Amino acid sequence: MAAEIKNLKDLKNTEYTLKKLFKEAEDFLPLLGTDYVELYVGNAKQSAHFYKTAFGFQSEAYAGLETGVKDRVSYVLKQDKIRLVLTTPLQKDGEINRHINEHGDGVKVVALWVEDATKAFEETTKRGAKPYLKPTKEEDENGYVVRSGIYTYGETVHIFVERKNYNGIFLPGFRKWESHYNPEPVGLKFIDHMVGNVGWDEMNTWCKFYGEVMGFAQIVSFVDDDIATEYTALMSKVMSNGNGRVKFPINEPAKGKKKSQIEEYLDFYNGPGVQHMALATDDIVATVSAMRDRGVEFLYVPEAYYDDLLERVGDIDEDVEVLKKHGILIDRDEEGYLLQLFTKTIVDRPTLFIEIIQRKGAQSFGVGNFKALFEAIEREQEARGTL
Ligand code: TYF
Ligand code: FE
Repeated sequence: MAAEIKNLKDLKNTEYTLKKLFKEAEDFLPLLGTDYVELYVGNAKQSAHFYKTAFGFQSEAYAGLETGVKDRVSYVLKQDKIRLVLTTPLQKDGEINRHINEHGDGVKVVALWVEDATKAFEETTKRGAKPYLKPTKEEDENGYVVRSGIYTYGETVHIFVERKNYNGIFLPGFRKWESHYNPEPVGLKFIDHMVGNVGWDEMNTWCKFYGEVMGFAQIVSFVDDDIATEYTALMSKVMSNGNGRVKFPINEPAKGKKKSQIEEYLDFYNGPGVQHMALATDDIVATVSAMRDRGVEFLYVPEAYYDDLLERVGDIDEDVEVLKKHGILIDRDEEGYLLQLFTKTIVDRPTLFIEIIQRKGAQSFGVGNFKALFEAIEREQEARGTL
């Protein structure tokens, strides 16, 4: 396993390769990637409009009254490999209403694409996963899919999707969503990582869950006391599956000088849940400027951040003035560098936000930006009176 990391420098100097970590382990849960992310929301029709307009998602599929579904409506949106599902109940009461009442709009499902959803269910439940959905075959004229699911932190679930015998649109029960409103994509390509916030002292429990129940390995640890209390008041470890396509950082709150941003999340979400989705682009300047033009609000970084940038990260391909104009953050590790930027929270409660990331070699998570990033988040907390 990766060595425990005591400070920023260790973290930056830590070399890891997934191959090394997984060399001897048999992968009992091979994952092909993230299949979809489903959010339970108060008004899917309007949310879908927002994700199309602001984030450049395309209309993909639809299920609702018109397709014979009586109790809910779901809009499926796509941009390159990223698939979002937005679901709203059509009746009072029920699980989805309760979920929205409890958490506000938020991520319910992080679905993982597998070859064999029955085996995925068996392998994980026999290692202690709590079942959410027994392997279920869904069929239409385009073939069939098998889905199964398990619980993870809070009320969040992982659904395993086996679609090798299906060539229809999204899933059986959905039909193509034809829309005359098709804003251009903004260049988002795939989900780089999905971050979970868990409760006090629960980080290790959930890392152990991903390790033992799902066969993931820890690739990064961010548990340094000074850093945790000085300006972040959180601890974080990153778990990855064997081929590195699925990466889940897990955060827990820490006691610090100020109230932890993770604690604020837990207060408003009423428990653990997904904190951010990191979406990859191969042209962050173009992506971020398109998103800004379409009304997305990003965290603000003071210009001073750029004063010693080149000393910190060395030579980069981009023009610093352009990065500064967009507030894009840069960090380097021994494998290369990365560029990233965070939206403000995208729902009414201060819970879920989006990260835009472009990797140029670096496989880390931007630890060199933590100070600037957390100060920016604290300014938002300050304005909300929750610091
Ligand atoms: O996913 C990550 O680790 C980075 C940094 O509350 C980060 O995006 C970590 C914790 C947090 C916000 C961002
Ligand atoms: Fe992130």
